[in-house]
Amino acid sequence: MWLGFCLCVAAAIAPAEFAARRASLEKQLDATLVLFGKTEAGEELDGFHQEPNFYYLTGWSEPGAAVLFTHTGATLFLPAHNEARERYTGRHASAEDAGVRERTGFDNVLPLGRFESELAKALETSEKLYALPDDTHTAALKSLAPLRTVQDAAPLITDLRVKKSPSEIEAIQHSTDVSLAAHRVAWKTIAPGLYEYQLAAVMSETVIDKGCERWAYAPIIGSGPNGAVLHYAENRRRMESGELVVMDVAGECAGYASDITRTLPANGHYTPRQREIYNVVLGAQQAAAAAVVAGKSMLTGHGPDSLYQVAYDYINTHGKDLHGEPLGKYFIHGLGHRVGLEVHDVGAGPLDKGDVFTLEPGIYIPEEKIGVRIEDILMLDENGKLVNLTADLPHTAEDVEAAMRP
Ligand SMILES: [Mn+2]
Repeated sequence: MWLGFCLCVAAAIAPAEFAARRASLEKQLDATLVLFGKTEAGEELDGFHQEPNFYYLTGWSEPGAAVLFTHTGATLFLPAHNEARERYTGRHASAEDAGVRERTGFDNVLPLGRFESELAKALETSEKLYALPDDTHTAALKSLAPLRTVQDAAPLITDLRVKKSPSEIEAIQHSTDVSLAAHRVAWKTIAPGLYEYQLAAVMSETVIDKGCERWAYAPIIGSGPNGAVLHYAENRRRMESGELVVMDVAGECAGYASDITRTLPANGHYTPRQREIYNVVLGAQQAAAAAVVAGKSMLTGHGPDSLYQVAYDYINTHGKDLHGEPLGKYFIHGLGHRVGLEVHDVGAGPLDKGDVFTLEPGIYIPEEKIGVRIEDILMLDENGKLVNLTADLPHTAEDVEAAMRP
């Protein structure tokens, strides 16, 4: 089931799986639900990226579409052809195209011009209307259904999105394998005197060369003092010998994100103090991983079920700062989050079977110009067993040093 080192292009999610997701939603839906895909505004400059909830349920990645769920099933609405626009952004499908049902995987495909009348028809027999709270379309929906309260569709879709299917896990594993390969290249490249962006450049080459569409998030390569800045993404600084480099970098392939961080010594050798802090962070990550209980553990909050608490307690009872104070106050962010179509994916409840998530403790001591973060992606399999999707990238300080050697 695991792709392992195979960096072949990720298999896209099959149309039947998108149809099954819609069926799952319909089963629990006693109402009308509408979703709007992204429009093509900005597409020419930034590339088009579909709204994730819309993509999750439709698999449709062309602009300007809408989907309507009623008690009789789902209908996809596509904009009409616009020859002038298509000269710029290419040919898009429209409802009158031959073979559009096969191409979209929807039995019902209608022109977008029919959306209003179909919605009105659905609302004749449906009390509730669900949609995503989205500024652009909420106003339009209110005028189409003035007597209805539009309820938030997000929780219904989140319930489905949080549990990853085998093919989604395969997709995340693929993005992860490509990102691991990018890290390995950077580890061999890193050297005092290089600029942070030069590491981003070599990593980018691997990610794009393996067929991935884009970064899962802006790459963070923070050397020295920048390592203590959590979302540092300028990547403009020259790395010096004796400094640490926090590398929080991953790609997105076939729509699914990865998210990986390691912290390396620029010259290939941790100082004793850097190693000490590194080992505290690694110990905290291992303690949190060992404490995971399916159906129970929380990534956030405090208390006996909180993995954050486990990591915090570990950090706060191991090592000291320059003033003899415990290190807990230097762990200044959350322990982790779900990963999926979005790098910070939906889902906030206890971790359960099928969940894919990060564990990423960190210690940031600006006074010592030390920032260490270690981030892995894990999943809970069908038996509630923890599987590390990032197991192949070295974790211990010694293994990192060994992997950096030419
Ligand atoms: Mn993360």
